[in-house]
Amino acid sequence: MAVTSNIVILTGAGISAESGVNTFRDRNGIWSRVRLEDVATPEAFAAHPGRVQKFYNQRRAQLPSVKPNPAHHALVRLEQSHAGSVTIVTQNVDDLHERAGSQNIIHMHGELNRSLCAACGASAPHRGDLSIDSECASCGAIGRLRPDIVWFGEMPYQMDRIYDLLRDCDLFLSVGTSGNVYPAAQFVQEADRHGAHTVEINLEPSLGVSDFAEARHGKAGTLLPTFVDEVLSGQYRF
Ligand code: BV8
Repeated sequence: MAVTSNIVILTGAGISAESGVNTFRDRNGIWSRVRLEDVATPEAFAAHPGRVQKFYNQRRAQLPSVKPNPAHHALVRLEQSHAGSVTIVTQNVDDLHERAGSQNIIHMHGELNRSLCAACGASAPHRGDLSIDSECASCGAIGRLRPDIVWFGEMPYQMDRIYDLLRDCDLFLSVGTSGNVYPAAQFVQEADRHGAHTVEINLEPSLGVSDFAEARHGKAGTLLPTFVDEVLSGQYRF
């Protein structure tokens, strides 16, 4: 292991599952109840803004009632005690990493608690419901505020920074993601190509499991605290 090693952790919906947040592609996941084409594309928002706002209002309203679980807390311990850098790149739009206490987080698919103005591009913290009549505090436009979420067909956030981190990391850890959504599903290949050790922690093998050097299957709330203990004690070498 390098003396000060860099760690990148990609997280997905599975890390929040034990907190009570729905995943997307499991049997009872969000996409079993609603078609992503109807709520998570710019075209859906243009055609049915009220339906899309309602979908995200419901998910935003759930956030205060859920709490970070042992998997989120384990990543805080890792960030606080690891000698090198620890960066969480999350696909999740919830705020559980922040509420657990992690500091170094990239929300590549946006955040439920932020709004984005389609007129002026301002992104701002937002609590409570958004409606088709909401007013932008920056430019005053009415009816142009949307959730600050990266929809299918849109460019995820901070891609240049993420690829720099992947090229420089010594350990790439993927937690709770099925490997269905690009570009996140390709990060393991990028990290591997640049010499990182790669590990998957997921309830079941993801679509990309064969790309990882190592995989541990089971609940993140159980496996991740153990994995972090191994890394911090020096027992786990990469
Ligand atoms: C882009 C909105 C260009 C937010 C989300 C064909 C047509 C059109 C587009 C494409 C196409 N083919 C490919 C694309 C690109 C497209 C894409 O990937 N489509 C897929 C469907 C094929 N991607 C894009 O459009 C992206 N933009 O590509 O821009 C570009 C070009 C070059 C370089 C860069 C970019 C934009 C993607 C936007 C994604 N936005 N939704 C929202 O409403 O929340 S994606 C949605 O899926 C969620 O946001 C989530 O973040 C993401 C990933 O899902 P997962 O987190 O993996 O969740 P999932 O339910 O699938 O899996 C959960 C896993 O956890 C399971 O494996 C389960 O077993 C496990 N689990 C459960 N419980 C536990 C557990 N594990 C551990 N412990 C547990 N307790």
